[in-house]
Amino acid sequence: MANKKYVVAVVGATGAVGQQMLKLLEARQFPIEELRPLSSARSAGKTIQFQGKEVTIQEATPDAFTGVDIALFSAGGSVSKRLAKEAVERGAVVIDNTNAFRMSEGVPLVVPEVNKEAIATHQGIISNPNCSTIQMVLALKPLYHRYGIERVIVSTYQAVSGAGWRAQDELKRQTEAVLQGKEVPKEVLPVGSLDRHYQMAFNVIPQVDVADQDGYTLEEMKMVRETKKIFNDDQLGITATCVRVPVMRGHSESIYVELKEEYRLDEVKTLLAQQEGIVVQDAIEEQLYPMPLQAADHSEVFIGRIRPDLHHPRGLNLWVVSDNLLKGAATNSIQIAEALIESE
Ligand code: NAP
Ligand code: 3JN
Repeated sequence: MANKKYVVAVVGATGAVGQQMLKLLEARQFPIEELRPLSSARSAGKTIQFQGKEVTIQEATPDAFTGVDIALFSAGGSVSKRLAKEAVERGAVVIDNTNAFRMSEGVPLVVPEVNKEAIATHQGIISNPNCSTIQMVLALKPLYHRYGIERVIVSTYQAVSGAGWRAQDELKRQTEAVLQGKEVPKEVLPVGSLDRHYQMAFNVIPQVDVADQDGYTLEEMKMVRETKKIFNDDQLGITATCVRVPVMRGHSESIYVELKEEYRLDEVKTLLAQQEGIVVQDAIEEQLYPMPLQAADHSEVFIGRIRPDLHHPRGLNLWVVSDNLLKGAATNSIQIAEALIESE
């Protein structure tokens, strides 16, 4: 609606993702009448700067959603399960960045460049996919629509910021401790809620999130289930290996795609380059390819190392990098909110 302004709550405003949401709401000039930053009782009462003013963080309780139009949730699945419906009952549309409702019927799972039309089907809650899913489905979208996709084999190289600000802090402290020959603190990674923790600095850990079915982790199964839901295609074959690497920000993915039809490589590159939200950086002779350090702080998905499978005429390899806190989380949520208000 033209000129309308909105009361926007950010649940998890002090977190790694919530902080990016606040920055983006400001930078993208989201039409805000009132910003309501919410957190647990731990941070309630602290202040943040927003649009040049000091705003006090409130505790996220059911009544904190009174009068809220749009609630951006990013404080973990249990908080969303406890409070999202309370927010909806008080008239808000919830855009949820957690796993709580992603696979629920009646909850659209949206990457705006891929399936914006799903937003219109919402019944109060719209889910933001997992970060590893978002950058992959955006890379697959033009290929899926032009050739069809038989199957996908993906391996991820995930930054520690995906596991929250404590994991980022831990990587810094571990790196310093190793370099200074001190005892290495191990409290957060690979999974904060589990008892066993490993050193992340100077290491690679083949576990993101808890164990799930058939020897896969939950992160791997999120990629499988969410991709099928976003493309509305249960037949899409996909297998994932998710790995944590000592990178602060930016997830990388090596994606092998087997298309349903044979393709021309130049056409694939053109399709990817024309896709909104994608930047192609692909010239191995010039050492041009995406890397997380360069992708950090940008909202696009960067694609390079585009090359054929030399033994399969429908096989294709891609290297896909994006800032997990931006397109993987905050940017995608705010794009959903923008699409939502555009459609009013
Ligand atoms: P984080 O840095 O650890 O921050 C957690 C945030 O949640 C803080 O603001 C914290 O507030 C708040 N919080 C914790 N318990 C709460 C409670 N009981 N009530 C209200 N607020 C509470 O974590 P993060 O990296 O920002 O991630 C937060 C969540 O976002 C994750 O758990 C996940 O569900 C989701 N996420 C999604 C993606 C994605 O793939 N799309 C990526 C990363 C994260 P205090 O300051 O009060 O502790
Ligand atoms: O580890 C990553 O790189 C992404 C993490 C996402 C995440 C972390 C904690 C809880 C999620 C998520 O968005 O799937 C959740 C969750 O909501 O279950």
